[in-house]
Amino acid sequence: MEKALTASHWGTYYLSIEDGQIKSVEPHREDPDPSPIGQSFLDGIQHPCRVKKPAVRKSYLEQGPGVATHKRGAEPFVEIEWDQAFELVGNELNRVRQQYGNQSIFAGSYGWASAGRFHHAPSQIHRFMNCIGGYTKSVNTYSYAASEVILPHVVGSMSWLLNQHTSWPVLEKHCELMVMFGGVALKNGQINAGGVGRHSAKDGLLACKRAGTKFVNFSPVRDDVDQGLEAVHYEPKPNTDVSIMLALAHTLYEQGLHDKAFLEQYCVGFEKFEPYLTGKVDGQPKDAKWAANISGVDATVISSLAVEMARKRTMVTASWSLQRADHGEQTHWMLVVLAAMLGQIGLPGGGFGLGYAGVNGVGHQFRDFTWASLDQGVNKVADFIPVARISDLLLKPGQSFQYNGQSYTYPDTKVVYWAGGNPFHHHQDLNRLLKAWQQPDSIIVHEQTWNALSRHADIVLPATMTAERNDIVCAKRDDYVYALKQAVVPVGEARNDYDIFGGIADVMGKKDEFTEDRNEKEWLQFLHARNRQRAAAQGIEIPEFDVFWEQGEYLLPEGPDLILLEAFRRSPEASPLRTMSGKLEIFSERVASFELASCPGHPTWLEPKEWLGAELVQKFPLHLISNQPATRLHSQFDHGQTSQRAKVSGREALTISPQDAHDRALSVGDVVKVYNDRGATLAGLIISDKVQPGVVQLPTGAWYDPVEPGIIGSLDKAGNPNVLTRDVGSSELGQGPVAHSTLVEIEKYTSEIPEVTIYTPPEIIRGPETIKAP
Ligand SMILES: Nc1nc2c(c(=O)[nH]1)N[C@H]1C(S)=C(S)[C@@H](COP(=O)(O)OP(=O)(O)OC[C@H]3O[C@@H](n4cnc5c(=O)[nH]c(N)nc54)[C@H](O)[C@@H]3O)O[C@H]1N2
Ligand SMILES: Nc1nc2c(c(=O)[nH]1)N[C@H]1C(S)=C(S)[C@@H](COP(=O)(O)OP(=O)(O)OC[C@H]3O[C@@H](n4cnc5c(=O)[nH]c(N)nc54)[C@H](O)[C@@H]3O)O[C@H]1N2
Ligand SMILES: [Mo]
Repeated sequence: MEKALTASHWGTYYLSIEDGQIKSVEPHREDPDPSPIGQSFLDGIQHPCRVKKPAVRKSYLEQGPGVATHKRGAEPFVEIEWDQAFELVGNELNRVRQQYGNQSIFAGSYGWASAGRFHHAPSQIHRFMNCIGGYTKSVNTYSYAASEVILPHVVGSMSWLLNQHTSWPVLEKHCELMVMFGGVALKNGQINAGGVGRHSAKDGLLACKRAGTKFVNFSPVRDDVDQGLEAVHYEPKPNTDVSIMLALAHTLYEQGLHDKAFLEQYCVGFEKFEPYLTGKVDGQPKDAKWAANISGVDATVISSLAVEMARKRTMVTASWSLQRADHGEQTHWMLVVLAAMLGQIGLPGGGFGLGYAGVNGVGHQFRDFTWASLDQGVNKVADFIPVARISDLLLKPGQSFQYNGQSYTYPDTKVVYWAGGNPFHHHQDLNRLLKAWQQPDSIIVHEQTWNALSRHADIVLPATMTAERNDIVCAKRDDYVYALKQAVVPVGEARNDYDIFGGIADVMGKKDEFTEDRNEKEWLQFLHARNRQRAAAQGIEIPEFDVFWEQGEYLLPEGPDLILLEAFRRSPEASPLRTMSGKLEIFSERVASFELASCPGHPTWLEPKEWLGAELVQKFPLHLISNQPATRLHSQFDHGQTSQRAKVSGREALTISPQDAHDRALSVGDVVKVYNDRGATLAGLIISDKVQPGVVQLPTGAWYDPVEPGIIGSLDKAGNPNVLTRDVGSSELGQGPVAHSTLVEIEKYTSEIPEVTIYTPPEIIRGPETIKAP
């Protein structure tokens, strides 16, 4: 049997191949903690749900753009030939750019796509769009949009901070106490954007434990922390972390345990925050009793923890999920302020952490290196949206929106083009998205599978998977580089995104610009040569392309110990922060000058619209945590065996506390309806005390599978939580997604249980001769 290397955002594997079929999957020999998600390659690559041929929604093919857009998701598709597809897409892009201008093409195309530097779909689509005059883009990520916008005002950009996070070996040596908000979930550490050579999070954490680090966790879900860490666990109401952090800060202040010298030398604005903390401005001290009332965590727990934190070398860390919530900007800002008051920022083992093990790279000891990627060119269109404002873009053309202190306008969108992301996975309030989705004239996607995105498109162009192409896999915050050679032939007539865009560019007279006359292999050689140059500039020698391609991999020399903000601590004059003042901003004059009620000038407890303290609990008494799935990456490989085996009663599993199950007379394995005013979905029930009463957990990523496709508000059969989540910005500052601020109710589903049908293709009319294109 032949063996081939393949790599993904969740790790590197060898595929055994016999007669062109994948027979087994083995993790890479150097990976100490491989992810089981890789087993989904066994059935997920050569799966019946793959898109095999270009396909067009029937009435779109018959009558053209803008026709019967309310039938998106409900109509059969007609297969066409590639040449016909290139003409169709090229003509439509030409029509729209000539009649309306390039800003009418939305190609933000947010999404994780697949690992691989060259075949990275978002790079491909953006390069292509820039060759034809530009597109409306999106800014920031679903991962941490709120923090991406607030933290540059406070301490520095999210990527700059993540690239210097204090690494596991340093924590092992120096950290005495790790206080976690939202845990350090190893299920998330399986992933690293762009690839993972060695999964180090588990070993890193366990080494800290062996060295004597004590772990304290605040989280609504107990298995956010590995059992081996024996963490002391507290269960705050979701979205109340800011109140707890404020109360920790208050205790430090009242007891004189805050580091005055640090606040003086390295920070600005404590004097403006202090009257809020003590209650001088509003009559309410933000003390432990106050926080206990909000969060449900005992006041004495909070006040004694504050004292312990001041006495020990303490790392306080908060997962990214905390800021994927109403007023999400406040969480990481307050975390930084709390760490500033402790005065250990920049010291080994102390300070703050943003999402340890949220991906493997956070905590991993790596060498800072910027890998070569495909040039995207220059976008001539200035219009953009904050990434999670996609429904607003389509529903509110010409209307204005606020973002980071400025006002902008949504352009009028005629074409939506996606390659490498899945809005029917990632966006909130899918019923609202469905309405928005009816607005544009054309929706064009490159997809690998017949998931909810491709089913709701007009033109679907089948894209290859990683194992079906040649590529170089390497990632930021990782040390390994792999040469991936095509392992299997593409399913059906699937093509690489590069070849698809090349075909369309040809029709539009832009082929030379897009391809620069390089084929796949020549691009890999080109990118590798750049990497060699960059490495040489750092004194690192990496092999010539042919040697690399033959060897299959190389490793960067080990990176140095990392200590977050060490240079700033050593000398705030020589290494100032890139904030307005050059220091840590506890109060930001800039943010205050925006005069936003949803984001004042210092971190503030602002009540979310939906949480367990809201009036809405009368109607919807459960807080829904739709966190990242353990068994897949978002919606990717939901059809694969690792994900499918974890389903309960044929759909995504929802976890509820024994008490809430009892109150609703629910049993393990029941199919339950999860609902609120925005939508409803069916899930299979797990009962466990890992979630506290009042909280339910339904991970993201089950493919949206409505009972009546195309109908807004239709019951989803498969357990996609985004039919329930709310679609508003975290604040007028960041406009981030707020998935984690959602209330629901649950009941046993007593009607006839519908079969999940999303993992088999939709109705496809084969042969172009059945339908004549106009
Ligand atoms: N309720 C809720 N929703 C959430 C979150 C949450 O916590 N709760 N988390 C949010 C977060 S943090 C994120 S990052 C987003 C993730 O959202 P996405 O990144 O959009 O999710 P994926 O499922 O990874 O989507 C990738 C898509 O690209 C396709 N694809 C993969 N490789 C290729 C390729 O080479 N070419 C082409 N053409 N297509 C390819 C896959 O088939 C898949 O449909 O979800 C967000 N949504
Ligand atoms: N296996 C797997 N790993 C992944 C991903 C995946 O899809 N699959 N996605 C990757 C991506 S794109 C990202 S952005 C990172 C995301 O990293 P995160 O956003 O940190 O991940 P989540 O799993 O959504 O949330 C982590 C935990 O936070 C807790 N939590 C939620 N709300 C609150 C709250 O209000 N307060 C407190 N204290 N805790 C809360 C939940 O219990 C949850 O399990 O994960 C990455 N890792
Ligand atoms: Mo993310």
